[in-house]
Amino acid sequence: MTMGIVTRTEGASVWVVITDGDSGRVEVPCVLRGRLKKKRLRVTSLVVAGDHVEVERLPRGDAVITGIHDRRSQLSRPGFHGYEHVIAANVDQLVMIQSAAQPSFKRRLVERYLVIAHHGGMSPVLVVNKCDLVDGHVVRSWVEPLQTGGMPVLLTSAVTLAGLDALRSCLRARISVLAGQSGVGKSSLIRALYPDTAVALFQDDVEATGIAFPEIEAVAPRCRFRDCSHTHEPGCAVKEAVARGEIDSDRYRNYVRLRSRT
Ligand SMILES: Nc1nc2c(ncn2[C@@H]2O[C@H](COP(=O)(O)OP(=O)(O)OP(=O)(O)O)[C@@H](O)[C@H]2O)c(=O)[nH]1
Ligand SMILES: [Mg+2]
Ligand SMILES: [Zn+2]
Repeated sequence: MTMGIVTRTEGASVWVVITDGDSGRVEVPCVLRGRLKKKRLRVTSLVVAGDHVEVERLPRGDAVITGIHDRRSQLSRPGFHGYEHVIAANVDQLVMIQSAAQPSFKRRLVERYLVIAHHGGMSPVLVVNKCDLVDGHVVRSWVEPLQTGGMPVLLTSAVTLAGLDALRSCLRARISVLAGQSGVGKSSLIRALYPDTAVALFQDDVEATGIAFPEIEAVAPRCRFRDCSHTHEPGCAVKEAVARGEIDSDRYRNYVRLRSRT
């Protein structure tokens, strides 16, 4: 039996990094042992990136997951029928990335992230990127009320590289999930921080609107068009759910407004 950490899942395969006596760290494809499938009933994703698992290696190179350890924290959002959709496990900190402009800073999104971090047992960190675009006094006036709870706030620019040393030390030796709306500069920050490293990015799954509006994201896959904006397209499952009163119309309006600003 070997201990490993799940790095990603692809359909029925689960990729696990294990430390192999001869070859150091290797990533092996695994399948779940059948009886484990009954263990976590109210989740849609039994194992996710970050899970600590026990594996038995098979002679042909792949492996079977024989045990899943309890999680010390998890990033999740509610899914269908009371199920919890888990995105990542054993995360130390949820690093919420916003930008000072383009897209504009949204305090209400920070508040939603705080709820998610608290719910999942993660420490919140706020990064305000693109600080080269807005006067420092202005940015500080936005974030000061948020710092009273003790949340670390870092002001950065992937263009001038301001604040990147502080961000690098905040990320060092901790498992972090970077979350933020499209265009705030997540990829640019990662490239500026770790220019020599190929970083596996799964943070785009954690779109801010998806976390903040789980009931809307849960319905969106049923829209006729994959890139549906939920405003004017035919066959839009979101608009139908709003019309039936299943999605609150104020929440729907906020959702559309937030998405249109990005
Ligand atoms: N002025 C300025 N522009 C930036 C900064 N960081 C990123 N940008 C620009 O903002 C745009 C979006 O940056 P990305 O890094 O692609 O944003 P992202 O968060 O990865 O976006 P998605 O991949 O769509 O989720 C790009 O044109 C970047 O060049 C910054 O600190 N200052
Ligand atoms: Mg990106
Ligand atoms: Zn739609």
